[in-house]
Amino acid sequence: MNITFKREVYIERRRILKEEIGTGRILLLGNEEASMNYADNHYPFRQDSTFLYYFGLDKPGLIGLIDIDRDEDILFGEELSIDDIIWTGPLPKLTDLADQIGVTIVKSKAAIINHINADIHFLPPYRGEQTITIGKLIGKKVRKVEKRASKKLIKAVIAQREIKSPEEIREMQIASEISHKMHLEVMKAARPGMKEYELVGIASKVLYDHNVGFAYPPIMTINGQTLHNHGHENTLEEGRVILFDGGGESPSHYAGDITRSFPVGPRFTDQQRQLYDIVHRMYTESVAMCRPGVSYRDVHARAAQILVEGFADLGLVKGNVDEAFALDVHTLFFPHGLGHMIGLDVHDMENLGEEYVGYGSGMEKSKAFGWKSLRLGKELKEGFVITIEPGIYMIPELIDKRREEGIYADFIDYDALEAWKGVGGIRLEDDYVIEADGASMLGIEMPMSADEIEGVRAEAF
Ligand SMILES: [Mn+2]
Repeated sequence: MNITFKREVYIERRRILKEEIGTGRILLLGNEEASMNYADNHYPFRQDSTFLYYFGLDKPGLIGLIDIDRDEDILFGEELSIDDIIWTGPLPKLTDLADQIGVTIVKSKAAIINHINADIHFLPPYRGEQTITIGKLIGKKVRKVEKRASKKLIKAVIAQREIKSPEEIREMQIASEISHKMHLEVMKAARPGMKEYELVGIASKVLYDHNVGFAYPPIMTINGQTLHNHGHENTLEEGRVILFDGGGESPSHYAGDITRSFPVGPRFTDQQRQLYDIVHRMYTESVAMCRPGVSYRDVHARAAQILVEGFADLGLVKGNVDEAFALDVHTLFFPHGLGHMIGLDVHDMENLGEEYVGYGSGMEKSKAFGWKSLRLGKELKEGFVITIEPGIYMIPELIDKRREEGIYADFIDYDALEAWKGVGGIRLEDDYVIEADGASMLGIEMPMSADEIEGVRAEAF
């Protein structure tokens, strides 16, 4: 197990958290192994990201406790017995690992109960085992646990984790680089007649070659109009667009989240290319707008406006484009949000609550269709890392439903739209760090415009 950063980094992170919370104790649970189909057959282990941030140790069975009043950081866990070592081989001692993250007190987990009092702060758990563990420790029924989670701790953790330090951005650059390489390999390899899962195989090989895994289950589909399409059984047919939304982790578990859309054949159809060009414009103008002080909701709105303008040029939106946008006509083709925070989690800190991670300080998330799927609305700050991921989707069921309901009848030419219903879905996505004077892309130079994409595809044939 590698510890990503120097001891001082973890000490300083915990010091800042202590200062922010002021008094009491902070309980940070590491994750346990999770069983797949019987107790000893586990999913790949993934550490809790907040535990990883403050305690840096990427192994199961650990709990961190920060006692602010005594100024003590304690690690709870068990040293390996000879019974364990038969299976695991010799591993570093827990006390040595603790030393590498600047923690000098290591105790058995049984001792933790002596450190729990009424003044304990913990985060809302997202795994059943964590909920049970916390319930037992604080003497509450499991259904009461979540309500007792500390809002003060949630807000303090978000304030710290949302600003990525230079050493974190270096790790995120690695995640995006690996992810971009994976996308290039897939884009070069696709041929008509292959199966979607063969492309997943090619993508996986790139990740395995870097000794990392996917940061989230990949979307690899010729039906990009289905937003979370996790089946990979279709045959690649000429005339379709492949939408690949996939990202690898860095070895340190920072996430990449990248999407490209490219034709199965060497070229886009005319309709695909027209939609692609609009998505590309949404993307480039969004990037240009991002800087500290700009609210991401405004960036999303601008991208949506570009869609409406583009659709007016295609004759699919009629009437006044500003009125059409004000009525949310774009949500018929772009029902998701423009992006989200990314970091140790692909949707960074989503377990702490989108209302705090993506909104807050007076800004509330809209409940309206389309807007409710915008995970990030708040003002951008220097050090944020976000995704920018506009898309256009021809979802026949949604178009038919809106037409039937008579919604947007004055602004959508539904007859003209009939010819577009089978075009599918197109999305473009990269990860950007917000700097003092704008947004800067993580990863490597990548084909992006329709011409560049077709250039790569032409070489493949
Ligand atoms: Mn994303």
